[in-house]
Amino acid sequence: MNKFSIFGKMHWLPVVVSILAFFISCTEPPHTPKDLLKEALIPQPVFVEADGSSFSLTDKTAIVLLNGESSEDPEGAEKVGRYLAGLLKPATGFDVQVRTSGSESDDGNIYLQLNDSSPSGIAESYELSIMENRVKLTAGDPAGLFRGIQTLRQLLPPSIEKNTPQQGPWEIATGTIRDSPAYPYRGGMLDVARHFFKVEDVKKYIDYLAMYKMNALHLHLSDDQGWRIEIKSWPELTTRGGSTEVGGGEGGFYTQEEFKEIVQYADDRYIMVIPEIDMPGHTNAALASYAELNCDDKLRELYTGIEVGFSTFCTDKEVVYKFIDDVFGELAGLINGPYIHIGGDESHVTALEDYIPFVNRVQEIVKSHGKQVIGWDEIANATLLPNTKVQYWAEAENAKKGIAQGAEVIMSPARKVYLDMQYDSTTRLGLHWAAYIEVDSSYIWDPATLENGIEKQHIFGVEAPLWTETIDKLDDLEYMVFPRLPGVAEIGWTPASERNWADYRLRLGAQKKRFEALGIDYYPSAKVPWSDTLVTRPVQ
Ligand code: TNX
Repeated sequence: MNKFSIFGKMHWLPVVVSILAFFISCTEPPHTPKDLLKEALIPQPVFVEADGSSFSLTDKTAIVLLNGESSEDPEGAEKVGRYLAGLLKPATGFDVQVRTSGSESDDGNIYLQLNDSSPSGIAESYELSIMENRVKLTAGDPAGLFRGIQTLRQLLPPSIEKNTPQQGPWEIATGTIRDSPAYPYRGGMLDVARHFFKVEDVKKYIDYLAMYKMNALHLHLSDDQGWRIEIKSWPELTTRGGSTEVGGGEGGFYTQEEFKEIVQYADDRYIMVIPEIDMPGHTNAALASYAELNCDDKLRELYTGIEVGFSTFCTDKEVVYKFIDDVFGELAGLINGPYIHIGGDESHVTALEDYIPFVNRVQEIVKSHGKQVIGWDEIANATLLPNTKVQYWAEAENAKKGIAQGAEVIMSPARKVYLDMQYDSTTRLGLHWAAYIEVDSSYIWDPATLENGIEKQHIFGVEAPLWTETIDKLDDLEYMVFPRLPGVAEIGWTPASERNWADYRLRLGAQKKRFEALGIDYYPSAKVPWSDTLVTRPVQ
């Protein structure tokens, strides 16, 4: 017998293949979720009911828009459907069809339905029913459909986040989720003044906000170190004021076209952009661009350090108000949302008797352009217009002065949600003037009980600011934002009664694979049980 005949006939091949397959399947068991209650979602939905089976997304699955009862924004559902198809495409490789139909059936499709009223009556709420042979997502507004899609996304295996085709199966545990936000406003702030961030980076940030159901991007567009938005009537603001940044780098600015692109990208994700032009302090970049904004008519030097509180507009010069009117007039034309942020913080070299009439007059200017004012908590020392909102960051007493005037408060307590604060003394980035903020500390607080006298009914929502004195690239931004941002998003969305750190840390730990699939440079805090396998949480 030919001693090679056994190899020649290849009898061994199927055996080796099945042994290999066995080992591969042992190391990477397919994610076959059966219990919706054990899925690690962030923010935790308000209501979850499991029914013990699973739905499978396949190359046959279509996204079907049901003719709902919605009269307004009929294109909304289609836009969200296309977004979902786009989200699913890279990792599954499926060309998911988006089409319209009058009825639904058990055909393995995902149905989207927009009704005139949402199940809860609250904006952005949704109901997601996952059945063995179909998924149905219903909402009262397109934003609700969009938020529901983020839930669906998190129920799929983390590999759904990769941008190249991955191995399925794409299964989701069956059951029902009914969900709505605790607060109408949930935002992230990005300081593009201290260090400039390109349009592409801002879009990434918007995607991160969207993933956790946040609905506002506050852009800090001007400060001592830079002016970042083109104002056609005052061109030196960007040619000179935008030409540098902290540390002396080249800075940059958004043309109005680029800014509109950012606004549109955010709008497609049901996120409003709130532009901030900080004043009367934090204005050195403007004071270095136009001499007439200074009381002494002398142009200031560009500034690339990180001190605060040394600059001020000349509050009793008429040209200053003409300038502000021009700036806010142009800005108002670039945004879709109702708010313009006027800053107002740390005006240490503006006398209070100048500061108050200044803020009063600037509110009127914003109003004249059809927008409402948001300002840092110091503005509550002025007389607030009826719709003005106060952003609490440092002084609870200021926020309470705002509440006494009937203003709603945005909660951004520096010691809890300033994402530029170091996690601990060894963090290579960030500051620590407010606190070292570990992941547990940024999660364990409740906006409605943090300060006596600031209660749920006074609060518009929460916002996590990222100041960028020490942050100049996307990887570093991600390191400070992840994993604290998802926690702030949950504080804004999930009722306090449904939140606890013991459960949250498990759900956060289960995001590891998702962060990795997205290429996010997160801080691997020792407070969190990061888990490679999708360890699902114990259900209480
Ligand atoms: C305080 S928060 C500031 C910012 C700084 C930040 C650094 C606020 C309204 N003002 O100008 O960038 O601290 O953490």
